[in-house]
Amino acid sequence: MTILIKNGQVVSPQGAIAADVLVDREKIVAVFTPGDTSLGKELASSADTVIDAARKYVIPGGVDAHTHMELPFGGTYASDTFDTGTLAAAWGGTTTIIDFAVQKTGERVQDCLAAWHEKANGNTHIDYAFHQILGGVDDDSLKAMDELVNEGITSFKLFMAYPGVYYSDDGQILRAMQAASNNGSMIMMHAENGIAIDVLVAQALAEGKTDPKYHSLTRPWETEAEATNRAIMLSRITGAPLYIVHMSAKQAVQVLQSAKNEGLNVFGETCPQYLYLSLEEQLSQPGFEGAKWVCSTPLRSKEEGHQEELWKYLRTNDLSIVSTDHCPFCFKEQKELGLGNFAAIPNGIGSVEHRLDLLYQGVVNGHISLARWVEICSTTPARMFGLYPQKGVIAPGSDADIVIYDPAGRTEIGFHKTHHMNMDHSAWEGFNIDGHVDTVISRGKVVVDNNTYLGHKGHGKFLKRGLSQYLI
Ligand code: DUC
Ligand code: ZN
Ligand code: ZN
Repeated sequence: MTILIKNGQVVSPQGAIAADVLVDREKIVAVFTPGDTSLGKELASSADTVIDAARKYVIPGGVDAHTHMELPFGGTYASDTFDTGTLAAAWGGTTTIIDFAVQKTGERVQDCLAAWHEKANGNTHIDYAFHQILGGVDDDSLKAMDELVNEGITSFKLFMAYPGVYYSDDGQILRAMQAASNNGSMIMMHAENGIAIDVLVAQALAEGKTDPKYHSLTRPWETEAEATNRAIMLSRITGAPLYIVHMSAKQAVQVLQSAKNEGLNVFGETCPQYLYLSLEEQLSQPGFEGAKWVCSTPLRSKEEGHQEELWKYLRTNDLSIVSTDHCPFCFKEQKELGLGNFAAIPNGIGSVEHRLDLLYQGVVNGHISLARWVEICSTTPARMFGLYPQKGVIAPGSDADIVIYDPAGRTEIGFHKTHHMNMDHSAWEGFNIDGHVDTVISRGKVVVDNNTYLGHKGHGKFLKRGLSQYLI
């Protein structure tokens, strides 16, 4: 099976060039300029399928480095399975996810990873890899880290929040970082001061402040900036590379920026919700409506200007990646667990389907360039987590994960519109994008074309990752 994609603009972090792309079975085999007519004509006449991408962008499939399919949280589970979540991802032009296998205190890391393989194996529509959450750092889990690195799990997430559930104290973090420093893996950090937050939450509830907006008001930016600083200091002591997930407070990114400027191996990620949604406009909606937007780190105040600063930090590469932290919960029966108590609302927003579109709107609005869009949505996540050049680039030898994106198209996001995630609402209802995912190819198979789904469950394969390609 060969596919020739003709007449498009192939986009990479270096910019856009007019080029044709030839796919043979699962791989890209040639990228050539249209001026190369003899080769082009010969290939066009022999290709099984020819796709005309005139006036469209041809980009590497999206790599979402932060998803939580079926995450156990707050007495329930994230509502997308590997089947429904990866189907939605494919619709939106994401062809690789990196999900988080979960270990809780007292559980054996290897058993937890095996359980995650069991959930995903044979059930995904696109390729997938895993990070490992360590919810209990002890001698056994530290040893397991070395074992997992050899199995292609080369990054470990720790939590400075959620005491009693996922939380690690500073001593545990230090020990895990020492192990990472020795085996070359990456520490990913949920940087919020959970001990302080829990006091603020208890005080708010005691004062009768139970609405969803108090989720953000009890997690002030200082709790994120302080934890970010502490994580960086621990990484400095140990020499472990550090990747801070879901950054939302501009002050926290400022702390990260200083550390980067000193040459430390520290990186930051933000998510679409922090670029577009806010405490005032979403989380403070009347009644219990704001529960739809309860996630951690929380949505921040628009008035404080976090959104503009995050876009700026994306341009300057102080923030390297936009992932979704896709963690969907239905409103009925799941978000509703927190009726009358914001602290019991399961934390998370579903966005895996919309990341490419939402970030493309950033190109249209002048926040980022076309090249940067591809870099933060695909190329950098692939390099950061040891998947490059198999993923994240359109080049001979790479997997044929390709999206044909129409800048003249239009995408209306909403529960009854482009939504395929397993949720009973959309956190993005009414967002309209000046662009459209026309065609999605996953390892040489056309899975989405012209608003029709052509993929199937079981097509996706597990990706054994190498070490981060950003480390020196
Ligand atoms: N944040 C969320 O919003 N959901 C799951 C876990 C997390 O850290
Ligand atoms: Zn987190
Ligand atoms: Zn997360």
